[in-house]
Amino acid sequence: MRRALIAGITGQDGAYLTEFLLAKGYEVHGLMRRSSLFNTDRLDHVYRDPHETGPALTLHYGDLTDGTALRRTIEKVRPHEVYNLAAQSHVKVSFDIPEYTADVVAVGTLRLLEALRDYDRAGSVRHVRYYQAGSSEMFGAAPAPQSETTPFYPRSPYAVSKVAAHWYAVNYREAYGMFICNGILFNHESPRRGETFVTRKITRAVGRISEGLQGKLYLGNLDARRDWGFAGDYVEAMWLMLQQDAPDDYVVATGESYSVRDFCEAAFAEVGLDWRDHVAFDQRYLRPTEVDHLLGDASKARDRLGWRPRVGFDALVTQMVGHDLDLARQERALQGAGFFIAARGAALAS
Ligand code: NAP
Ligand code: G4F
Repeated sequence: MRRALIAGITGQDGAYLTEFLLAKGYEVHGLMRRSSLFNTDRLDHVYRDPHETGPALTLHYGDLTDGTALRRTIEKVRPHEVYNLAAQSHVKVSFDIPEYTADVVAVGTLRLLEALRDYDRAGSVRHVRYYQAGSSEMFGAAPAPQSETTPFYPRSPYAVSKVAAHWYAVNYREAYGMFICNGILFNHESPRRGETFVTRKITRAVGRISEGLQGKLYLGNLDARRDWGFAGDYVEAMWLMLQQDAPDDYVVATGESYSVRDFCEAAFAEVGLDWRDHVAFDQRYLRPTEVDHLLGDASKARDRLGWRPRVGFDALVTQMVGHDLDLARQERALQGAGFFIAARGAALAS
């Protein structure tokens, strides 16, 4: 049985990748941070109590800031594949906590690579395959469309840290012959997306506004354009990269871009509302340096991996709004039954 270790298993992509690998018969191990509240919401539907059934999914406490725990977990799990999805992944927040972001995203990647290098060297037949979660944010201000040959021009502490992680990964591949792939993934979304990323912030608001639970939706720059795909499609590309004969780097994208304004228009239209009546501007959502236009050229992934996105922009918006409308209806039913529901994270500027 193949064993995979996923760092960042509790995140959006971690949950989709876990489902994908379990369906392929993998034994999946995940690294998760200790939290004072449960943080496994996205995984609870696939987790089985090990006392009741054999564990196909096992969770281990760990953190990319703790190299010792990383080494220990790798020794214990003895993975065939490692997926590094762990990150402080919010671009705006990275301007507020740049040192922490660099410690997790850049140095954390280095810690994991170092742990793997020692593990790989220790045995003759180990050769673990490693996936590094790179980002289209690394292209930043580089003109669209962007491909594997586009020079990086990062525009945030997050993006600078991802560029460092990317080059650590390339260097370890070249220096030590390790099987390492960098996926350069453009934005990918889903009903499991964190609620402070713009698509989910919009679809949550659409549900709540249409159910009378929220007044306005406050946003920053509506002109930014992104190449938005579906997260469930993108985890397949990660896996495909690790199944090739040789390691390489790939852009993963849909090849279409839309503005934040376009997303608002489409999402509010799903419930028969005009976005202009409900969206207001708040400058605290602006970033000190913005990334204006990301549009990916994923020809290499298409030609070499046979990968193609299945879910397009309209279907993605429909899926996310449908999910968040259901959530808002549940919220309203609870309110009707006398429960108080607080707006979450309302004070946070992200
Ligand atoms: P996400 O939902 O924010 O998940 C990030 C994961 O990393 C969570 O499991 C989080 O744990 C974990 N994490 C954060 N800090 C950590 C630390 N110090 N040690 C260990 N784990 C830590 O992100 P995502 O959307 O799934 O993205 C997955 C990866 O792809 C990230 O590296 C992201 O930067 C990158 N990426 C994402 C996109 C996108 O559009 N989604 C595009 C390109 C690249 P908690 O649950 O405890 O917070
Ligand atoms: O949804 P966002 O926060 O995503 P962003 O910055 O593109 O980053 C995401 O995608 C990257 C891949 O390109 C990942 F690497 C990264 O981890 C993350 O998953 O913002 C998208 C756009 C930005 O231009 C932002 O300025 O939406 C604009 N925006 C406008 N109003 C807003 C808001 N973004 C957020 N989060 N909140 C707003 O109120």
